[in-house]
Amino acid sequence: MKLYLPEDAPQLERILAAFSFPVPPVAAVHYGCGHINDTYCVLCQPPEGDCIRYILQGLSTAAFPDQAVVMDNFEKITTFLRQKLLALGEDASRGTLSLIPTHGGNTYYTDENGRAWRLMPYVEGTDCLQQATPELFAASAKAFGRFQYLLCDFPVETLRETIVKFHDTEDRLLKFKQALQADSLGRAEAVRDEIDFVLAREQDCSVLQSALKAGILPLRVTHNDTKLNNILFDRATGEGICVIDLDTTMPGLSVNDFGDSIRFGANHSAEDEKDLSKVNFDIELYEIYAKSFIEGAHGGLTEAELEYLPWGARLMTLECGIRFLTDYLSGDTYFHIHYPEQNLDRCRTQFKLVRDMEEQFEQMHAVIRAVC
Ligand code: ADP
Ligand code: GN1
Ligand code: MG
Repeated sequence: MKLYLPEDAPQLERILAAFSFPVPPVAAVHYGCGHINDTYCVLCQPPEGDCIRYILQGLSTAAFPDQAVVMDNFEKITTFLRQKLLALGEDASRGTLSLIPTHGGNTYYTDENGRAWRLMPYVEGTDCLQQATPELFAASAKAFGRFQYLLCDFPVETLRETIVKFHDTEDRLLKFKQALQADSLGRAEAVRDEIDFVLAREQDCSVLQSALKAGILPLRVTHNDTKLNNILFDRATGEGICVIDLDTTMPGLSVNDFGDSIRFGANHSAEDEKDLSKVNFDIELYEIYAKSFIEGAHGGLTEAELEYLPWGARLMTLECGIRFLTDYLSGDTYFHIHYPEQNLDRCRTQFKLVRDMEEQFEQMHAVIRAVC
């Protein structure tokens, strides 16, 4: 049967041929809304019965300089989670991701450019969402809190950093300043307001790093990319059953996992909304998320971590805005974009949310005290 491929990805034929399928695939299509990897849904049609779906991903070489490290972490984490879920009597085939090996028995295929490609079963009966109802937002909080809880006894020394200094906001500020200095596309002049916004918050960038260095906040195994669309929800129950996008799961701060979810989900607008009057931090959604995240973590958060949760939200939002602006100044080489100014639009929504959080910071602290 003919294999249908996207016009821009003829190389998939060779990549697919490296993996074992029950019957040869009939099609692969672009899939999902991730900003980093190239994701495809692959379809196999057995002579009888339903179509079988797979997710094929080519890892971003811009984001992940050492692809083997990412895949090694991925395998260790999913193996650990599978064993934990089985011990708890849960369905590990839907509760965590898994890898389908190549003909040669490897967990991924490396192409001629050194890029790693992995194949995973599609977790059926699930939805991946860009925006959620309050109930589903709470379900995502419980799932991310629980993810951290499930990994609390993972042997952290066996994990390597896939992106060095990933959530080191001080380092993100430094890289922003370097991009600004280089101004390789001459874009800086037109975004003076955004640049000044960052420079006025230099000191904030050190708050979490200082607390970590002082031993106030513990280093844990964290996900580090806890967007709503990195959870698969069971379509029947609405439960957040599978945490995906494990490429940045490595030692980190629990408050950042909390914060990144708030950044993305505690508002009612898209990350690249152009009309900033629609971009507003919603403290009720923040409260809903906080309650369920703390519950999902099974009492595993320290007093200090609870106290720093509002800073996690504020700094993950600021840091993400800084990263979008840095990428805009550098010519959009890191985040996938679908139109020229998209990284700038993304940066502006983040800074609007930071402003809102700054204005409501006292209430954000009060909410945490009330839900604990
Ligand atoms: P990125 O790092 O680019 O965000 P993700 O790993 O998050 O890549 O995958 C992109 C999208 O693909 C997800 O948002 C989700 O919609 C979908 N996806 C990834 N893995 C699976 C899976 N095993 N089953 C179903 N959907 C998946
Ligand atoms: C990227 O991979 P994805 O789309 O889930 C990025 C996150 C950012 C996010 C902003 C590895 O997440 O750090 O917060 O975009 N992931 C990586 O939407 O850089
Ligand atoms: Mg993702």
